[in-house]
Amino acid sequence: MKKALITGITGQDGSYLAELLLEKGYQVWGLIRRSSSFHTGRIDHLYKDPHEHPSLRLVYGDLTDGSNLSSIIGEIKPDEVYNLGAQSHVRVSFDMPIFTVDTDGLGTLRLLEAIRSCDKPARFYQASSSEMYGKAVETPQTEETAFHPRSPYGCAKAYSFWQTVNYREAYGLFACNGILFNHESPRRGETFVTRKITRAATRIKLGLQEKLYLGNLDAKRDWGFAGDYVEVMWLMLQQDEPDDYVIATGRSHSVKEFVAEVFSYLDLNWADHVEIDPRYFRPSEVDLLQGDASKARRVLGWEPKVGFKDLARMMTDADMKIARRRKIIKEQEEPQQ
Ligand code: NAP
Ligand code: F7E
Repeated sequence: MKKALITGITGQDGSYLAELLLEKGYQVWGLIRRSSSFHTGRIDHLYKDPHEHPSLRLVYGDLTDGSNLSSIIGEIKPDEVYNLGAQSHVRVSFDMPIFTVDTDGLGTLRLLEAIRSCDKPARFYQASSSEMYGKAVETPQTEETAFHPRSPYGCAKAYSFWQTVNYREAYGLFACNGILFNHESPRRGETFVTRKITRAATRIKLGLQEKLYLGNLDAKRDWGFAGDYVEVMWLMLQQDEPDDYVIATGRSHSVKEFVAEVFSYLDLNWADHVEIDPRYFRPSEVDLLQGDASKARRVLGWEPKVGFKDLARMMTDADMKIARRRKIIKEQEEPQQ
């Protein structure tokens, strides 16, 4: 039985990847952080029933703690390591640059060192990001496009990208970068723009809130579905040779288009509800990202299955269920008229 270690297993991608690897018969180890409250909501369905998923094990650790990573890797001796753990919010990285770089930059190096010093080095997947292109020098972006990161997050990811390449070239590690463009799902964190929109729009529809406050509506992103994207992480580690791949849909839409799509699906006029709050602007913005995933298509045989409209609707439907439950609870709590 193959063993995989996932950092960031409690996050959006970590939960989808854990599901995929368990389905494929892996023993899955997930690194989780100690915090005052347990927040394993995205993987509860996987580990709550030990009979259904006896192969899922969780272990405490943190990407800022190198000695802990070394002992975990040394004890588990995984065949594959997926480094998805990160402070992944670009806006927050301006508020917490040192923590972001420690986790997203040095954290990768700590993990690579732990793998390198293991007698049986694991294959390694690094969650690289389209944010490395930042103020993009060309569109669409490919594996050859130069990086120009525009945030502490983007800089940290560029550092990790190159460390991953260097460990491959210097030590012969089977190490791959997936340069993933934005990918979303009903499990997306609530402060990322797509989920913020679907959550607010459904609550507005049910009368649970009135307004949605957003920042820059003109930014354009290449949005795909997280479920499609975790498949390609696994594919990269099954090849004969390690390499780096852009993963994207090839189509870009503005934040405004996403808002319009969701509100019109709910028969709402977005202009009646959306207001601009400068607090959500970034000190430096990434205006347009659009990826060219031809290499992944050609070499890995990968294709995204879910498009923009279906993604927006899938997320809206999921948030509508949550909003309906919230409304019932609210009505039960309120005194009868
Ligand atoms: P996410 O939902 O924010 O999940 C991040 C995960 O990292 C969580 O499990 C979090 O744990 C964990 N984490 C944070 N700080 C850590 C630390 N110091 N030590 C160990 N774990 C830590 O992110 P995601 O959307 O799933 O993204 C997965 C990875 O892909 C990230 O590296 C992200 O930067 C990268 N990426 C994402 C996208 C995208 O569009 N989603 C695109 C390109 C690249 P807690 O639950 O304890 O907070
Ligand atoms: O912002 C604009 C914002 O925070 C998208 C992460 O997964 O993808 C993600 O980073 C755009 C930006 O994602 C609001 O200014 C407007 O232009 O959803 P986001 P992101 O910054 O693109 C990359 C690939 C990653 O690697 C990251 O980990 O939307 N925007 N108004 C807003 N953004 C937010 N969050 N909130 C707003 O109110």
